Formats: sequence, structure tokens, C-alpha cells
Amino acid sequence: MPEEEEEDDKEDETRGHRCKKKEDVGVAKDDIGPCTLAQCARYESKNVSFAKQICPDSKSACAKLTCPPGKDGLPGVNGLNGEKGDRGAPGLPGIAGPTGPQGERGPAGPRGEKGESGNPVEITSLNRRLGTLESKLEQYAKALTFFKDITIAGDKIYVTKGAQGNYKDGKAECTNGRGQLATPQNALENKAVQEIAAQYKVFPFLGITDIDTEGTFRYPDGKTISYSNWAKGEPNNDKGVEDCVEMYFDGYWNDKNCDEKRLIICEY
Ligand code: MAN
Ligand code: CA
Repeated sequence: MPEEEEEDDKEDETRGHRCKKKEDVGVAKDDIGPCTLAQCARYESKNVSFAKQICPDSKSACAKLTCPPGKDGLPGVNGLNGEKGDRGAPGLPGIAGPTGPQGERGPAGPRGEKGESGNPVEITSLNRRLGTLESKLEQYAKALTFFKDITIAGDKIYVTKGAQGNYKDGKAECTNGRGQLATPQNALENKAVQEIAAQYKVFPFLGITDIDTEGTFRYPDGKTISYSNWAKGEPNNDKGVEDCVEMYFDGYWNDKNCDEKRLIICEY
């Protein structure tokens, strides 16, 4: 090793640093340390450009001993693409869509609990009015039944004035009185009409005919009958002229010519 360089190394060791030799220039800048004034002068005298790399402002600042790091180089060329990464976590939920159309009505909910009992004062008042109505009704019933031409059968009330007429007259008589010809629709009602007929000793006409369609008997509202009590062999539309219905004293029915005169019994 030449003497000069041994001297350099020695001096470096006393300062705790190692100054770069010419051949080391170009290594990472972190390896470039401070220079002594003597080193700078010596390097400068040998090779100005080298000295400036070690001590860029060697003419004056090299005396301050610090060689600043070089500037960053240009970025290198991009590397090759890496391998495809793992699938990422799901993204955040998107924005809610517009409101849909209204759904169908759901089933009825369960029955609620029984409510509290009503105001006792109101109930007392209602009970008093109900009692008044009941006794008034009883009074009317007594007055009407005294004349024996009113019969109550279930939900129906049968009334007669004892008058007679053909079907057309009887129908008009009853509808004028805001009722209709007697149309018994069960055995109880049939019996009530039968008793009135027996009492007056005249067969009545019922509010039932097959005037619209032969063989199809209907009530005044046009509905087909749901109850009948035909006598044996009836209805037979005798001589093709029997569209009305009379009741015998035994309660059985016979289809009969509407022009005959019969007892008029109305129902309410
Ligand atoms: C007999 C039967 C009845 C019919 C009458 C007519 O009694 O044939 O069906 O309605 O005669 O008067
Ligand atoms: Ca007949």
C-alpha cells in the first residue's frame, strides 16, 4: 500500500470514519463520510472531479469536513406485475333502491282482550228504555190479537181482514198495506196461515206463483221457493190454467187458477 493512503486510513481511524478511496466512489451515498481538510486538499490536488464528488464545495466548505449525500437518482423501470392477489373483502352495501308497490293486506290479527265494562249509568238507562219498549209491545200485541186476525209466527206476523179477492186483488191489498201476500217458508209459518184459514173457513191464496215460468214457483221477490207443502199430485197445472197457490184447511197446497176468489192474508 502506498504511504499516502496508509496515512489517510490512519487519520480516518482517529476520527471514527473511513474516507472513500477513488475506486470506492459510486457506492451508496450512506457510505460516504466526512473528510478531513488534508484529505480534501489531497484528493483535490490529484483529481478535481473526484474531490468534488467527495467534497462538493471543497474549495471552502471541505474545511467543514462534511460531505453531503448525493441527490436521488431517477426512478428505475417498473418491475413485472406481481401475482394476482387474494379476493378482497365484500364492498359496502349499495344505496337502497326505490320503494316497491304496497303489499297485499295481511290476515286479521288475534282477537283483543275483553274491554272494561261500560258505564253503569248508561246500562241502567238502556235497561229502563228496553223495559218500556217491551211493555209497550206487549200492549200492542194484546190490543191487536183481541180482534183475532193477527197471528205471530216466529219472525212473521200474519194479518187478515177476512176479505176475499183473486190473486191480483189480494196482492194489491197487501202491498198497499206495505206487506205482501202470506208466503210461509217453514212448517211453523205454514201452520199459522192454516189456522187463520180454518178460522175464516175460506182457502187463502199464498204469495207464490209460477206465472213467469210454468212449473217454477217463486216468492214475490222473484226467488224460487225454498219450502213447499204440496198436496198429493200437486202442482198439476190442471187444464193448463193454474199458476197460483191455495192452501187447504189441512195446510197442504194446491196450484189453482189465479182468477178464483180466495181469503186475503198478508204478512209482515
Ligand atoms: C182438483 C185437482 C186440482 C185442481 C182442481 C181444479 O181438485 O185436480 O189439482 O187444481 O181440481 O179445480
Ligand atoms: Ca192443481
